Amino acid sequence: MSVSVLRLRLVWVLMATFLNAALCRVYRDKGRVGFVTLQRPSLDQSSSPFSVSSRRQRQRRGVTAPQMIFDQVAKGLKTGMEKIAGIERLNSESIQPALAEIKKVLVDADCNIRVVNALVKTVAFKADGVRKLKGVTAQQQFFKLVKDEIQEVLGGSDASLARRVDGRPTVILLAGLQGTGKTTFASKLAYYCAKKEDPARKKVLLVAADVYRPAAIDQLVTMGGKTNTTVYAPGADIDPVRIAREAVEKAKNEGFDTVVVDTAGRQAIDEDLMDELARIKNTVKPDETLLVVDAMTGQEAAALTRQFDERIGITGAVLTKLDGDTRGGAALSVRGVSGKPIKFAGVGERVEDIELFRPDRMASRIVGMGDMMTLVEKAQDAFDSTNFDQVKIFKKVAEDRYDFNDFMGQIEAIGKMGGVGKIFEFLPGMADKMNNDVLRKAAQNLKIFRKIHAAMTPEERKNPKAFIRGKQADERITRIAAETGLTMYAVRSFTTQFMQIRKAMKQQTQKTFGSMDYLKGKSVEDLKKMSPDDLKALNTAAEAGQQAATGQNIPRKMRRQMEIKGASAKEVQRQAQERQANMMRQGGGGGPK
Ligand SMILES: Nc1nc2c(ncn2[C@@H]2O[C@H](COP(=O)(O)OP(=O)(O)OP(=O)(O)O)[C@@H](O)[C@H]2O)c(=O)[nH]1
Ligand SMILES: [Mg+2]
Repeated sequence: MSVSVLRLRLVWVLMATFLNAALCRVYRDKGRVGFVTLQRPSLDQSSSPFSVSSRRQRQRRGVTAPQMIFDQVAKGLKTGMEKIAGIERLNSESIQPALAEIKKVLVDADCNIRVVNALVKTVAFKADGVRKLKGVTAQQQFFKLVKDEIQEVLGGSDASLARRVDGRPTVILLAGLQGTGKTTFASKLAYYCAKKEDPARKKVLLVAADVYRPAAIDQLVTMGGKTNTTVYAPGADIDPVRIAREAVEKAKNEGFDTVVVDTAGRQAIDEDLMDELARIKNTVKPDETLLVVDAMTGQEAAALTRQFDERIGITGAVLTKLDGDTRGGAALSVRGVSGKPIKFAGVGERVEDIELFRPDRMASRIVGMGDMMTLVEKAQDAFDSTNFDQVKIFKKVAEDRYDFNDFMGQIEAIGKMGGVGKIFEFLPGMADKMNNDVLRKAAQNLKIFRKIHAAMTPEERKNPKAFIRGKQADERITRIAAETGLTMYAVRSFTTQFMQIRKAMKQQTQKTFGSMDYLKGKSVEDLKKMSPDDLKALNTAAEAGQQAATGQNIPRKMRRQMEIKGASAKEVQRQAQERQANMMRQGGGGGPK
């Protein structure tokens, strides 16, 4: 068995165990709600606008994954960080090379220079005198400082959307230049309110107040239709101010709780546009006036936000096209230049490509810490739509009943999250370790596993031990090899690998729940009814996930195999430690706080 095959196997073990940890975290963070949502029946993928699309589908549409945007920045920051590796006590002089690198990378990302200077100055001030403490290097502390400052620049904490509580509808007015994505965002917001937000916002009225571009009204009507949202579009020959006023009246009379007004864009800021917006604003007195800006315009977006704010007064910005080829300058400058928070991010052309803008997560992405929470959410979405019952899985793992069907279900969920590569992008410190070769092979393996799974009888799928040893096991393997066209070796190594995964998952589930008896003693129904207090028992989930990522969970059997193939147990141990150290060097490895 070659080293790459071993690494490949490790990938699967890590994947399965990490997924387990991620789901533990979903439970811990969401409490009972997590269970309830996870039980929800699956949505019809073909007709639902909410379906989770695969990475390939996104790529076909020319959309790249949003978390790739800051790769350059993350790389540059890492280079900067390396310049202070090993220094035990930081002073203004010793951090200069690192600061210079950070400054360069942010300026290259088209971040506003004033914002960059302020950030670098604050980091320099706070880092001066930082020294190595027990268990934490000065470099790690520096890293944290940089991450915190970037988070501060991005807005500190999450900005929420205003909501009226007096029974009248909350009015959200959208403004922005031509083509920035206002109409798209209006329908995304309707989707977001209906699907993600609290029930008080469920009834949304979209308002077509762009009467200048001939197709604008149709566009909103079509997009609104995709989310079953009512669109108020009285026509192109009516004054937009009147449309907006009547829409709010209609919303009051008919019990809509949120009104989203889409307005016309212009090529540049002109007085007509500003006047019309000001008149709409004065008439409907919106609770939120959001400026929709295109992230691809870099720090220009920040200047624009300030100009709009000075002229009409806005409550926040929406950054669209964050999935595109942006270097991050807009995200990093808008708040610093305009003082206005970024409230949402647009990450694709579909209605569901909307995210709440979260400074802490964005900062984690920028410094390359990986973004556990996003993965956790994606995991939840994927599991929602596969109707995959993780509670059952925990119990089955505890009772040694985890079988090929369960594994297949998880594999499918991984696919829905964007595949192996996507998961590794999110894992702290793992992204650069996974080269294309390994990922390609992992994808190949997935195909092979599907074939093997298809060739198994229903009983075999439920009974992995049937493949362990003995004449019957050999017969099964021979039959499956013949049916799939694979070699017997390939079939056997998959079944062996599966047992390793099962074992690793068991160890991890044990860590998560403290005791396996807890799981064994309860029915699936009882487990689903666990209170948030019961869920406190899951607090070790994150650590379990981290250990899986650092390879501490390498099953003994696999270690033995590695030994046979030349790497001593000591060497395996050393590699695991190195991985751990690397992760710490790259930012604590703990995901977001
Ligand atoms: N990749 C990507 N494309 C987006 C996003 N938001 C909008 N778009 C695309 O940008 C283009 C313009 O979007 P619209 O919503 O029509 O923009 P608008 O601001 O309403 O345009 P006007 O009404 O003409 O001013 C469309 O092709 C959208 O599909 C996004 O977040 N990501
Ligand atoms: Mg429009």
